[in-house]
Amino acid sequence: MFVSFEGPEGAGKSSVIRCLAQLAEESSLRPLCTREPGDGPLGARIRDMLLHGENLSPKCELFLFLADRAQHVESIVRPALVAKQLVLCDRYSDSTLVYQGYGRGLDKDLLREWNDFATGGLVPDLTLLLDIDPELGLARIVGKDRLDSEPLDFHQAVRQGFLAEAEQDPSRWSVVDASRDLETVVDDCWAAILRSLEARHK
Ligand code: Z5A
Repeated sequence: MFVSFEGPEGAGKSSVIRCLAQLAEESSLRPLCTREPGDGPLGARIRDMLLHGENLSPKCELFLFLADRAQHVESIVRPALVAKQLVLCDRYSDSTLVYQGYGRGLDKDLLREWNDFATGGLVPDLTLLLDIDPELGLARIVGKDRLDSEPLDFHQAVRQGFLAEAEQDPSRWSVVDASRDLETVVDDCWAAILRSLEARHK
């Protein structure tokens, strides 16, 4: 099963994924934790350009995210799914739709098409939106990168974009209040994963 994690900055995705991986190991679900941008050797180079490059235009930024995704799906995500692993992916296509679409103002229909092209149509079975007020999320982050340093308005637009996307497709998305303590957030995410696994095996 393919689970993606989305949300504004500092929502706690990486922390939650680490805890879920442990729970999944204990349940013999063979988790694979991965992330965008930046898994794999090529991804690491793209990530460096994205987070620390200077004067990237919105279009250049977009194509770097898509290039990373195309390679990531082909070399990491699909092989793990074929091997029946539980893939826990920190950000995926919805981040492009929301950051580059709702945040940067690029055409959302085009972004959907290009995401589809980059992934060969691979859509997560479950997307967990760790929702948090960006002011609270940003306060959790130490050492801000190029995207973290965008103005608060940008991060508010991103949050609203995620909520709007989640509302449009409740069969794939599950929204979790990430402002609570880590243990509670992990419990909710784990329950959503188990529900989704159960539904798939019915
Ligand atoms: N981006 C894009 O624009 N388009 C795309 O297509 C894609 C991405 C794929 C990637 O940055 C940036 O690229 C990101 C979106 C954009 N931009 N921004 N801005 P990244 O990979 O470096 O970072 P991130 O994905 O944004 O993650 P993050 O916000 O840095 O963190 P997180 O994974 O959500 O949270 P964390 O590292 O687990 O926790 C952050 C801190 O909070 C840490 O000290 C934790 O101990 C603490 N924490 C975690 N949970 C809690 C709770 N529940 N309570 C209190 N404290 C907590």
